[in-house]
Amino acid sequence: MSTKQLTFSKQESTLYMVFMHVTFVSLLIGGLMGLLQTLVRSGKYTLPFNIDYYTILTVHGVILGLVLTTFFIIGFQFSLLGKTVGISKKQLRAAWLSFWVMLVGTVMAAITILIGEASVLFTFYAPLQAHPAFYFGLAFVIIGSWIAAITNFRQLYVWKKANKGQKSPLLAFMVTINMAMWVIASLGVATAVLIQFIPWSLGYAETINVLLTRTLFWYFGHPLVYFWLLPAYMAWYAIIPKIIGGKLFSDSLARLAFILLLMFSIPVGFHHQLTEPGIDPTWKFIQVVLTFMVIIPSLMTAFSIFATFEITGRRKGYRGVFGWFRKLPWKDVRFLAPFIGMLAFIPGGAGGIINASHQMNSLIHNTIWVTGHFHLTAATTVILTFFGIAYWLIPHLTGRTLTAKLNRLGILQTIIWTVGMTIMSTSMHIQGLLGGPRRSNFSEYAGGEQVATWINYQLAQAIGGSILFIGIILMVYIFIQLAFFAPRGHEEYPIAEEESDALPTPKVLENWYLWVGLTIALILFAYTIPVIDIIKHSPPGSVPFSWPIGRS
Ligand code: HAS
Ligand code: CU
Repeated sequence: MSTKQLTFSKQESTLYMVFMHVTFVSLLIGGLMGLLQTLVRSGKYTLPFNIDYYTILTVHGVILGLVLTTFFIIGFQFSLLGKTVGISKKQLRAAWLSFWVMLVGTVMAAITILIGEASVLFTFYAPLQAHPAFYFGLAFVIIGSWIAAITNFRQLYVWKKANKGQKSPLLAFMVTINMAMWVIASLGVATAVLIQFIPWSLGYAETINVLLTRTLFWYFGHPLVYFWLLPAYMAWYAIIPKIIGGKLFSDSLARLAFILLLMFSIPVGFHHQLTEPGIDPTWKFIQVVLTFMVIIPSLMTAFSIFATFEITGRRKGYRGVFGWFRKLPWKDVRFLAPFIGMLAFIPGGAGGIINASHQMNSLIHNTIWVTGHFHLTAATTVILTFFGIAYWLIPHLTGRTLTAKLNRLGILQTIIWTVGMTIMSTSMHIQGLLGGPRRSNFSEYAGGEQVATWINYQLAQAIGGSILFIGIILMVYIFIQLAFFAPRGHEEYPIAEEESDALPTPKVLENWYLWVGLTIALILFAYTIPVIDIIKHSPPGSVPFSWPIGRS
């Protein structure tokens, strides 16, 4: 990989920082809602002012799952491209446009949720219906993200033209994969929003084809979770090695893993719909098999990161089977936070494999086990890695430094997060196995025998949630320090270099036509027939295929 790092202009740093501001404001709001939920579910508190439990739940899911992630990722990815391939004046303007369009959409959706007009949860499943402004807001967020994607593609394209014959920088390649996946996937949710939800919420159609909306949502929803994961993988592959004083394990392997993630992330949405009638079991089976394929690049990632740790340690001269392990930079929060994220992904990934196994899915589906699963994967693995990135990215952008004191606070933050999430997520997993449903507040029905068994786990979740909220306050405090008050200086933007004797990366790995083409072929294979079936059996009068004829 080319090791030349570009420096950010003042305008660039400002752009990347605005994305970070939205991220940390979201963390505070979304985190507070999480705390409220766990308190309500503990049965010990009720919400003031008649606020609806599902409004709070929607704010929590949308703000943390959709807003925080998207803003952090797009901002971080812009910075990665800025460092590796650069950004022109025109591209910078396009990037600002993407920011504003996304922000307008976010504010529209947020307001409709907050006034109680869109308590439809982060999956906005029909037949729950929101105010049209919610769906328009979502459409803006998606369009804004597409502007960002096109800008990113253009950034790499311009660089390639100027550097004929050279392989693209690894991180630029990875960003392009993630954005390609995002664009292909979000076409599904955009279709549902534009041709189903908007006409339906405006009253142009009586009913809506629920199964089709869910299918279009999950066509997007699984790649959505990989859209969160891939930036964490970028850091694991290409940034952590530098922080621990090592080199890139293998440029080719990292690229191959990302290509496999692109190909197999999309044709797998049915693993969220295994219990749904109306989808032929054969196609469910096929998509389960494809889901097991997408596990492979994650196992490759686990292997190569472990290898990087060991190789680096041994090079530094540490002997014995585990000697190298003790010498990892445990006191450096830029390493510790993402490392705990990796550890959490071992049970998190195992849980995913359980979920994907058709028969076992029927045990855990729609139980709070699933909530436990994604608090390990998204809220621990991904978020701790994002925090780990923030510790150097924010001061790099603001021209400040991560002081020893802030580093210590960061370590404390990581420990608080780990303890809080362990308590919360473990109790969710167990309660799920005992049949505790997800997304429901039944503390008001106390008295039933089963509710009595669950309530202890819900108390544990409230304890975990309270600990996590302390972690959030601390993280926001650290962010404010790094953004405005830490001493001025230069903080490194750590990008790992390739081994000097690394084998050349095969050119075929950069054949975009091939990989995007295969991705589309796999999607068509996995979805065409079942979607035709679903449309053929559309309920009468439902959007999109029989309106406005079906209008009363
Ligand atoms: Fe999932 C539901 C299957 C990964 C998020 N998932 C969800 C939902 C979310 C979510 C948000 O098949 C709920 C959606 C909703 O609201 O309904 N998931 C999987 C599978 C994987 C997986 C097979 N999920 C994720 C990731 C997420 C995420 C990542 C967010 C970021 N998930 C499911 C299924 C459902 C589901 C079903 C539906 C359940 C239902 O019925 O509703 C796989 O990608 C997992 C592969 C991962 C691994 C782990 C590799 C380990 C690594 C770490 C190595 C550590 C090192 C450190 C190197 C195989 C890379 C070690 C060092 C030492 C020294 C020890
Ligand atoms: Cu999934």
